[in-house]
Amino acid sequence: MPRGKFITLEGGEGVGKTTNLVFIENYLKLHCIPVIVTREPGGTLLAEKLRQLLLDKESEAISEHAELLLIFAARAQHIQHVIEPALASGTWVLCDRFTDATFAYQGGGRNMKNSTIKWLENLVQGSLRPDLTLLLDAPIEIGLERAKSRSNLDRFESEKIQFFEQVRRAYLLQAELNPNRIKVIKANQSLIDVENEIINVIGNFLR
Ligand code: Z5A
Repeated sequence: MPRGKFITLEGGEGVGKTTNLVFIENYLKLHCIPVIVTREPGGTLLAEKLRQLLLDKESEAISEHAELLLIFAARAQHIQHVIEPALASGTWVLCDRFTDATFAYQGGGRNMKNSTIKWLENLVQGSLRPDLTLLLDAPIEIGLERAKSRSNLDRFESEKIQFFEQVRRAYLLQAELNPNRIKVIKANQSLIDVENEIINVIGNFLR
């Protein structure tokens, strides 16, 4: 049984990750590829509890190091209990955010050192890296407007505009540094145009 592929979806708030995850899942299933869909932070019982703590706007101020370590603690659980077993059994894993989000939010948004994040990445993930990452990119006003219209803002969504600008820049830098793995999709188009771009990228990947 060949190992499954690990595909991640990234981007700022409200750019359409969750919406397009369902689209990609259906597209892969149409091609008879066994796939599970999961998310970060989250994906296991404990990791989902950590997610709640991370997103809770009412909690005490969370220190930057505590935030970073909680994210990697959730990731360690997720990898051990969900991602690795699936990939090893030949199932593809489609994940809503992964470590590129840490470089974007904690690195770009919170100005934490990339070397610290890389150290934790190596510790927690070993050699595990996504095979393909789709970065949905849109001007931040568009994503925030979409996110706002959908639900109450969480702890991250309540940050200032500058934070989101830094997150977007860090994501685009990650894409520049990893052009073979990270494909940028213009998310400020109609959903059908976004889906067509995604089909192009996934189609190339399948070939
Ligand atoms: N975080 C972190 O800091 N560090 C890390 O390492 C990780 C995460 C892994 C939770 O993530 C938070 O965790 C996140 C960063 C932090 N910050 N926040 N907030 P999340 O993935 O749950 O949060 P999110 O980015 O806010 O996800 P979201 O709100 O679910 O947005 P989305 O999935 O990108 O968008 P959507 O729900 O698919 O779409 C939003 C709305 O827009 C919806 O009504 C759609 O119907 C609509 N939509 C989507 N596409 C279109 C197009 N093309 N046109 C028009 N309307 C559209």
